[in-house]
Amino acid sequence: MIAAGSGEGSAGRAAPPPTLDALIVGAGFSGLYQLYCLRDRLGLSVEVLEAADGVGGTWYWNRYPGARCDSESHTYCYTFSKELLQEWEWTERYPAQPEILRYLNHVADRFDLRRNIRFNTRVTAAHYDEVANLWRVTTGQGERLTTKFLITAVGCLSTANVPRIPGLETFRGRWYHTGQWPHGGVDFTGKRVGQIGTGSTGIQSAPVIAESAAHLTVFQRTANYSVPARNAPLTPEFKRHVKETFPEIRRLMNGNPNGHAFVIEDRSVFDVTPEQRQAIYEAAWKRGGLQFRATFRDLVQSKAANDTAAEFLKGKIREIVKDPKTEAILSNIDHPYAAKRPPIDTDYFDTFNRRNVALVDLRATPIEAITPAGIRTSDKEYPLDIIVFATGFDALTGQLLRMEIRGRDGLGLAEAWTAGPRNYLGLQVVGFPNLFTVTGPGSPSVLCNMPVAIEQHVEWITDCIAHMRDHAIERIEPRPEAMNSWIEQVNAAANATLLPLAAHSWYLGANVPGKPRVFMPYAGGMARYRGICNEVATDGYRGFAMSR
Ligand code: NA7
Repeated sequence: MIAAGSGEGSAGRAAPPPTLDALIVGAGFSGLYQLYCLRDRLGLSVEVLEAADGVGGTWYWNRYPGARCDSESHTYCYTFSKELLQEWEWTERYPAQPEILRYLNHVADRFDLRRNIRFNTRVTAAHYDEVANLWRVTTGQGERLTTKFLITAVGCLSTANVPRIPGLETFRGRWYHTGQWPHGGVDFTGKRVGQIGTGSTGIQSAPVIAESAAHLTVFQRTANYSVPARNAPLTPEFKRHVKETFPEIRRLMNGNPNGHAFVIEDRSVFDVTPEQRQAIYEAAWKRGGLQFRATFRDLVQSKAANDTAAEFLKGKIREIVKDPKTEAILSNIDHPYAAKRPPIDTDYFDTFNRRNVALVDLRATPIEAITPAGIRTSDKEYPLDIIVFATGFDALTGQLLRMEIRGRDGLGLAEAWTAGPRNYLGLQVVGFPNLFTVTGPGSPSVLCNMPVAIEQHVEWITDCIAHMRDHAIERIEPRPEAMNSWIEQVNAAANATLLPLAAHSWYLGANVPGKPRVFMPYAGGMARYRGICNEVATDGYRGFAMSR
């Protein structure tokens, strides 16, 4: 343990805490594995600082009703330890939040990670000291730590976006953001609930809230596609199959653009007849899950191809939802399928057939204010006891910019990124030596099954630090031309897809007022990205400046 603020020097003064080899910010999926790699594989002195009072990151905070991962459980896990893979048993096709949190706690205990994690400790600032070649880190409690490497493992979806709607402070009821949900849960019994937001989260929470609330009003700004998740308990046969064939499953995940364990069909939408296509979509609908995107290789590249899936999915909404007005609002979708993060659901559209659920179209009647009694749109006031903000996150950059990170010459990360995030491989920023960002913008991150993206980044960073140690290299940072060229590649990869066409997507930062509109994740696919990172490393860390 580092001894910050403790210990007495011989002259009675507090001894300065020893400089760490590495300081990691965040104890979620990435921070835990990064700690394990640097401490147990490289033998470095490492500490993790974590704002929460437990491990889990995203899964510590997102405890809202229906919170569940959209990746299938047997792929939503670490793959670095054969023993861990063999001993852990998932219970359902998609893991629910409590189960993922149990898993991450198990990992923390199994690898004895807690002794190097300081909980309830938020990093407020990190300044690079060029003379000493060290990062000086300050916490919310005013502690100061120094470290050679600073590694952010802060998650991509961790800064809650609570829209600034006038009057929120006057609301007499209770309000909650799904990403900051109370640990004891919320009792909706007998309550009139308003939910703002119909992204992946809102689509999961609405059906569950509707079960216990007296009444639920869903306030929809942008209509969204959704495919049934078809969640179910895992059978003993499937569990055995996963354990027996995991190396193959892992190969499939690592070879895929999206890190999932399903094959993306190598056929165009237009290679088949309309009848065959319909049958393929029907089968994918029945099977459920994110796999729907894998039915054809060109769904996210060609608008004409995408239109066929979009029409199929809108048709399903029309089939399920009985009230014609509600059905029309829900199926009035203005962007290509999967151009925004495609949700999967359990009974989402069917929820609107319940007598205690109503839908409000915010495109037609925008919210004007929150009043003491509820929400007022341009049309009328909706009296509410509870407001649920399922309004998403300041994604990918929010958490990084919230810390005051300053690099060489006092340059702030927020200043360096005024026009949007700029880095090399999503890993490092010019002017910020020895700072690594796990699943930073400019890497596949949220376009990939997250644990796959995380393991690749953590292992790359670990290998890089090992290389530096072995070659007595003290400092690494990208060369400006490498960073500029990477940004061009990130833009080109996005523009080769339909993803930038969803103008209001959080991939573009469009959900946060004032945020620069830049397509942030690398859309060229995880497998290709992994290849690029490996090549860069084997080519002597091409594009990075390393100095002794
Ligand atoms: P998302 O996907 O960002 O969804 C947020 C939803 O909230 C979306 O429907 C937004 O509408 C809506 N929203 C946001 N701000 C407002 C305001 N001011 N008024 C009305 N409606 C608003 O967040 P999620 O938490 O659902 O999902 C995040 C990711 O977590 C998900 O993609 C998975 O990767 C896991 P909009 O579409 O912006 O018009």
